Amino acid sequence: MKILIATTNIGKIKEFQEILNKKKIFEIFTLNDLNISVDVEETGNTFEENAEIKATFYSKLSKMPTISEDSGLVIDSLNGEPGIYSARYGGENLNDNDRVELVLKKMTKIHKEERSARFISVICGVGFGSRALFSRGELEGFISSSKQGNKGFGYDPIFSPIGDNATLATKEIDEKNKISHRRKSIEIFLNKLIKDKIV
Ligand code: ITT
Repeated sequence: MKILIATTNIGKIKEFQEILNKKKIFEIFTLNDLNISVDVEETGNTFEENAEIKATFYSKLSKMPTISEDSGLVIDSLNGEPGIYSARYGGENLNDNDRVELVLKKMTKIHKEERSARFISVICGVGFGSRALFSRGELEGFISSSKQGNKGFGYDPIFSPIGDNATLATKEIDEKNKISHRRKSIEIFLNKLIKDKIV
């Protein structure tokens, strides 16, 4: 089955490909492969709403079964920030490293026991059946006191899974993909497709 993975985030694309290519279920197309460069505004108030906005928009453009993902980092001591605003936290002109520094700065006075956080991934698939399909995966962890590692993307240099003192940015992609929020939501999504006999 040919599908579109509709994300503009290169880190996400690599992780989706690493996980899905092993399954040999789909022939994966990216927005780049289809020469689609238009962006869609994420006007939703939840991960689910934003994932559906993206999947609906890009499935109309591509006329292909389309998977989108809305994800983010939820930090308890910052009242759930950056949450659905993870990609644009602190303003549109910041890069990944600036956002990491911003989080560390906001959390300088917060003790180890109060640095709990989780990554959330919500996938929406449009064009696989008559209705949109959703799945959600979460990874519990904590925010480290300083940056560590240079692999991965986004907030990986300051996020360590529970029981692990190393951040996600110290892990190879296949190690991260064994435990990540994205891996969990992909597995749940695939199980729904299998249960509904779509693949
Ligand atoms: P698309 O909407 O095109 O998919 P995006 O980067 O704008 O790309 P989101 O709106 O879903 O995607 O924002 C997700 C942000 O959450 C992402 O930019 C990172 O800052 C952060 N994030 C999500 N998953 C992450 C992960 O596995 N590691 C580190 N940061 C992550």
